[in-house]
Amino acid sequence: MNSYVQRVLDDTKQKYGHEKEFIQSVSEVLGSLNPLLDSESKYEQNCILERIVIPERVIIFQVPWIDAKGDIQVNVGYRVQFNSAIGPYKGGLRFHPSVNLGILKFLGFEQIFKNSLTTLPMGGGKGGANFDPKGKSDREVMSFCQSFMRELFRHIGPSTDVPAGDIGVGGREIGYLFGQYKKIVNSYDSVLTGKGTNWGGSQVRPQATGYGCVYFACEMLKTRKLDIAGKTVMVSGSGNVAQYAAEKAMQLGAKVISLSDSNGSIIDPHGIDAEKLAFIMELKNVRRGRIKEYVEKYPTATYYENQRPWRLAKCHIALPCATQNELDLDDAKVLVANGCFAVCEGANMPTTLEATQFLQSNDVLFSPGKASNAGGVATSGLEMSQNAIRLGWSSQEVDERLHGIMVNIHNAARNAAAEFGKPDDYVMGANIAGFRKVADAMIDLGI
Ligand code: NDP
Ligand code: 2IT
Repeated sequence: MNSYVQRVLDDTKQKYGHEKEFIQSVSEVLGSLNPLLDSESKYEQNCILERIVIPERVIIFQVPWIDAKGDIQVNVGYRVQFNSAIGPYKGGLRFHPSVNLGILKFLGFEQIFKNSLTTLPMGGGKGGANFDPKGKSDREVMSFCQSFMRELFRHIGPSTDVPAGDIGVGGREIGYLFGQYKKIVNSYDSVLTGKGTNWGGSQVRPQATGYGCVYFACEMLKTRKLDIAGKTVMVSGSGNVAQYAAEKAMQLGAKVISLSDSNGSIIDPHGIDAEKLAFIMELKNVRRGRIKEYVEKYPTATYYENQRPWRLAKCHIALPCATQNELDLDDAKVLVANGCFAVCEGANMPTTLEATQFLQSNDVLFSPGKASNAGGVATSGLEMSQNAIRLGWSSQEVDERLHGIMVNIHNAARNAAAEFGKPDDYVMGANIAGFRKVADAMIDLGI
């Protein structure tokens, strides 16, 4: 390993070893940069690695709110403003009981390179709270969101920091957050993305991450003269990203046989079709139910409590779209043994480092989330552009731009990897291509 990389990695591990997801993502990114740093001394001379692993600013705040019984509740809110070298901080908000500073630092760190890859002018950030929207009424979620924004508003702005959704934050939450922001600031700013289409949101933003992931998978397959049509696909998760990854894969002729949530997975050997997907969207987005209800409606499918999809059936292509570290080494071994030839991450860091290495060394096409799930934030960037010119583009126009961006990201990652002799290594390529632009901007902007 390059001695500069080793030194910064050791130092980061020593100081932040307790933030294990953050260390995992720093290890992956810095580990990929060895050949670049061997050939370029300017990054070490400017202490870029030491600087890029520390957020520019972290905001932590209390979020008190009143539940339906009239009792006082309190959660912890965060915004990690990681890097603004190439644009305002940009990245989602996650509401989930597991949220802590380490998880948001990992997500914010990934976001720096992802946003760079989109080619749009966006820095990296992430935020959220350890609030669990599950089982809460709409009014309780509103009360929480309003309290969260009563602190967050002073730290964000259309040219400062533009949050969006992530796990547990969808159109409902963005609406409550934006309503409160607008009331406090008295300005219809483009300060959040993922807004509703009749109040400033972009067409195709809900679909963008899932569709973009499948567009990316198709580009990877093309390099081996393969087509997604007729292939069997496993998807994990059943939220925003999973739903639209499944939809696009189906539209392109694949057979999607799985979905999951944090309680278990369903396998439908006949494949999920448009009618079944409409049932899932109503179940998850309107009734906010559990994926196991799928088998009550479609009894030929099977529900597996507390299991992830990967070992439950055979597939050609796996799209992990739920959460971090949901595909481990044992899962990867079963996928390879069952003939899986492509894993394209829809979630952020769903594959463990050991599983990634195993897949790559077994010639599986593997794309890291920072490349293949960048369609979501890219379309957020397009939402900001539309807001800035006070116009809205058609679905077709946004989808074409999204598709073009995913093709570009694929090519940028592949070309950067090829430059260092490993064209199929999308992890190395995405990290080098994403890093180079941000690091060069940091040098230009001075210390
Ligand atoms: P949603 O909240 O819409 O859905 C999340 C899904 O993942 C749900 O099915 C949820 O199940 C499941 N899940 C969440 N936590 C866990 C867990 N600990 N174990 C197992 N399953 C879990 O979120 P999104 O679809 O928006 O996000 C999914 C992934 O995609 C995340 O990694 C996110 O960071 C990433 N992402 C999202 C983007 C976006 O635009 N929304 C953009 C780029 C990446 P349950 O209902 O049981 O919690
Ligand atoms: O992880 C991600 O890229 C997101 N959750 C989307 C961020 C955004 O600003 O749209």
